[in-house]
Amino acid sequence: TIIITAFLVVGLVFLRNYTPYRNSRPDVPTTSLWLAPIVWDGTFDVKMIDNIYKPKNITVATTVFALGKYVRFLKDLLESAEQHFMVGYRVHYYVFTDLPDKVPAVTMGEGHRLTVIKTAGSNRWQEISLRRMELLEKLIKNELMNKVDYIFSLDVDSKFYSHWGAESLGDLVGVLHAWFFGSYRNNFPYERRPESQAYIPYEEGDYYYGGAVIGGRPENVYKLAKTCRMQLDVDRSNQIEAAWQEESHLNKYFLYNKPTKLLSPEYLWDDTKWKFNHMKVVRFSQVVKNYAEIRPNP
Ligand code: UD2
Repeated sequence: TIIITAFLVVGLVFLRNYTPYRNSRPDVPTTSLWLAPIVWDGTFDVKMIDNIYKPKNITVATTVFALGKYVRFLKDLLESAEQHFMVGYRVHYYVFTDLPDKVPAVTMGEGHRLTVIKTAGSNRWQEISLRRMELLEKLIKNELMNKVDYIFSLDVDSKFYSHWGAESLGDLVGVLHAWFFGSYRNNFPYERRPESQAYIPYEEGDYYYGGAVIGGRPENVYKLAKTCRMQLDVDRSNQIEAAWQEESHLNKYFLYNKPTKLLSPEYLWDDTKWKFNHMKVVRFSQVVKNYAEIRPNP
């Protein structure tokens, strides 16, 4: 009996460790209820992914908004991106700013380049955050459609800490907000006032998505940005501003237009947050900032 048990144990350990089809992350959900993958460390093989995407010769446009004092975050964001973000792929950064002279000179890797787009500033941070949808919509329509393969829109007050590659690409990509991952949906900070276009009733909703990362194919990100911009316009004419500005509208959009790929909180962490065991790696994270000092208004 002892010998048979020993054989069984060794066999099970072997199967668990060596079959390529084992579930490598039983500690976290790796698909959504509509079968979109949720990307966690251990669920993909970088080499295999690169073998698929590298021959496609793709270009990834990446938009960053840095208005007012937020220009100070550009250096760390861009320098860390050059170390970790889509290395080996063509990347075209588009930096929207009211202070083009303050955009730092960062050495770009092969196939990476940066375009600065002069943008009007604002004395309300909410306005800046909200206007991103409109500017993204225009940029895609006027420049990116049919020219680039994928788009990411990223918050500037952030930094890359580890590999972020082609495993993140998809038709429509959202990121699970670090602070609300695993929470019951009635605790999500969705907009709860029916008067707003971003309204999501209690007992509805799948996840709470962070507004700091939006991704996908140009036509899909265009549709998202346009829809959110139109709903923001309606809210504005009704003199209502959603609880978390464009993030609330994004959450409404994703409820009815499900993302085809979800990035785990590895792709949008928060430097101030204590790490759970399931967080094997932090790839991209919000840096600590003093809101009172950095924002143009309270
Ligand atoms: C959350 C979201 C953010 C956005 C915001 C809306 C996450 C992690 N963050 O962040 O994406 O949805 O809520 O309320 O999901 N900006 C400037 N200059 C300014 C103010 C803002 O350039 O003076 C830009 C900048 O790109 C910044 C972004 O707007 O990263 C969002 O502003 P925030 O970082 O102050 O918003 P926050 O931290 O509340």
